[in-house]
Amino acid sequence: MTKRALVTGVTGQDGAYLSQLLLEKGYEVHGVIRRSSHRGVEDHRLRWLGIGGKVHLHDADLADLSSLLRTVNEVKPGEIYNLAAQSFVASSWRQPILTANVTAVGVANMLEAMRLGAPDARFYQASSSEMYGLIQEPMQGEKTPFYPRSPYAVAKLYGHWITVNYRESFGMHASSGILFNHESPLRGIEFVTRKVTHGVAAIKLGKANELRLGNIDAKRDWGHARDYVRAMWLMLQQEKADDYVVATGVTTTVRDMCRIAFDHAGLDMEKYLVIDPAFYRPAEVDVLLGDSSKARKALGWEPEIDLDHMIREMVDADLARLRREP
Ligand code: NDP
Ligand code: GDR
Repeated sequence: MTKRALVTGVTGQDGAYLSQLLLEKGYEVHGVIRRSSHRGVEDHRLRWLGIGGKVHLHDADLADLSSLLRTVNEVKPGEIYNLAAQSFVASSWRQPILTANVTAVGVANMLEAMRLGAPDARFYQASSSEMYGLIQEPMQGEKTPFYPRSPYAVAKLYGHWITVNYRESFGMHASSGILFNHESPLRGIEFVTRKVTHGVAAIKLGKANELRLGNIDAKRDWGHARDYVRAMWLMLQQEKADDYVVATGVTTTVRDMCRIAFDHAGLDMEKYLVIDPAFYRPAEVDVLLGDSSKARKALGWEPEIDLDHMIREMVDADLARLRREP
């Protein structure tokens, strides 16, 4: 029988790569979209991957339980991947209530829709390394205590624990993937890697003359979205639901990540990089470094693409995109 999956956040970076993976595996893929935020180009990321028109789209919103319930009843999915969120950390200080409504309570809405409409389905929650925040341990694993540092991270923490709670309270197959930063040419332009690769490409083509960044001493454990969506799928193929950290185990400063991009374009970073306090955050997560040994052992998951390759792929994609633009 054809497997049927429902993906929220299908118009985002991970939603696109996950849909591609599921289609390759023969799934019928359904996606939740907010028609209100798009004007006819809602599936541009799916098109970029060559799967435009192959995902069944349903109008719903994570903040609107009845729309989720209707969608679950219509689709009757065997697997639900909850990727939708207000996902930009910096915006969460400007829109803390919306972030809570979508990124926190939205998870409870999705779990309720599943409990009432498809209780035997398997559920994936997109949890985040941001939950560690002001960490006390050199490497963060499933047992590291959380200390969120932004309204986004606080909301994600609720989403994580409500997922654990539904698993323990109702015996639902609900897993939480604590994913560290992952990027790709489909990353939103507001996130630092894509801001850098797009900025470098624009400088290279004479369309910009500087790149303005905030705290370039912050360190992140960056992987590739294509690798990370594989881990999501693997979690839902396990007999028992559980929580897993997904990370590369390598941490790099924003400065060094930036240097890879400038070097790849043959540009001198020192000439173009400007530090702008406007991009500093009210509270920062200084360093993240994940211990994904549990996922590697239990799921057989390994990342295949390293930071160097990824940033170069992103610069090339941005150069190609900008060359096409008038
Ligand atoms: P994106 O920002 O690219 O995508 C977010 C998605 O959520 C978009 O499809 C967006 O739709 C949708 N969305 C936002 N608000 C709502 C709403 N109210 N109702 C329905 N859909 C909504 O995120 P990523 O793909 O990068 O990340 C996927 C998930 O994983 C997110 O939950 C994120 O917080 C989490 N995460 C991401 C990591 C990363 O490094 N990428 C690491 C750890 C966790 P629209 O197109 O309409 O805006
Ligand atoms: P993050 O990603 O907050 O880790 O959340 P982001 O790329 O926005 O920031 C990473 C680090 O870079 C520093 N930084 C800048 N960031 C941005 N966006 N713009 C700048 O100009 C800039 N200059 C320096 C930031 O201060 C930060 O330290 C991402 C999101 O995908 C979340 O949804 C996800 O949960 C986490 O990753 C894991």
